[in-house]
Amino acid sequence: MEKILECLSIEKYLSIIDNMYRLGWDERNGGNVSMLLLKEEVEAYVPKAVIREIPLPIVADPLLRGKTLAITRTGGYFRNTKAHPEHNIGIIEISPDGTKALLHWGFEDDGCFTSEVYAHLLCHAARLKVNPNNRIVMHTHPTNLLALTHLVKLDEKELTLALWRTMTESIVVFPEGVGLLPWMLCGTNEIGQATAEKMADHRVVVWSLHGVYGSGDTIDEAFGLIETVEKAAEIMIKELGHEIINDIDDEGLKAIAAHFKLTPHPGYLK
Ligand code: 2HA
Ligand code: ZN
Repeated sequence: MEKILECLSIEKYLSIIDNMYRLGWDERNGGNVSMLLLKEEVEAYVPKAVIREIPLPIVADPLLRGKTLAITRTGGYFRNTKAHPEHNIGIIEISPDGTKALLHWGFEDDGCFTSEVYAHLLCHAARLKVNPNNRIVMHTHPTNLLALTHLVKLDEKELTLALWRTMTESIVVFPEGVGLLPWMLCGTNEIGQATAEKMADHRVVVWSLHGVYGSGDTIDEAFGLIETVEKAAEIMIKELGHEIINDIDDEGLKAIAAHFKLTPHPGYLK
């Protein structure tokens, strides 16, 4: 086996991507995931040689220069990623001037990183500014959350409160709430900028009528965050058209936050 595939966090990265496909979130070539590698992982597992250089569409933030990431391929299918990682992911190092990706492994047959690379680079930088341990940026199309954005008013506070009220775990897992963007064209610098702005104070940002971006220190954490938002959205979908008889009110939400010593998004609870 190739050395890079023995790296535990790469193994985990591939199995989470596989799991996302099996959940039905990443149809065809939907979704993209990037993960910063730790210095010791780079030293132990990443081949030293640069296979080729790929220009980046934006100049990467100084925080990312010299860093190495695993990132999914444009046009690649999550369904095939675990079985053929050398084709579907690349291990890239950001050049010292931030203008190029130096490919160390993967992207066989002239592949390139995801078309959402703007959002990935900008979100990594935004999260690193508030949390130096953040390693993951994950984009996917969870079915219920996506459906919900067709059915509710696109208001960040209202959506967060509704998701919090569905189950006790919601406010525990995302006390800062969810960021929410209106429908925007994907793959552009604009949506990348807007997502990164939200990422300054949210780890999860919903893209209306498209999907979601999540982040976290580990791939389990980023996936778990999106999974929890998706579960809450599923409960909301199941409730639609029914009379709600019981719900978690503001007092309940405040009690959960106090018990778990969490700070809910300021101004959301009365
Ligand atoms: O990578 O999900 O938003 C395919 C997509 C684009
Ligand atoms: Zn997408």
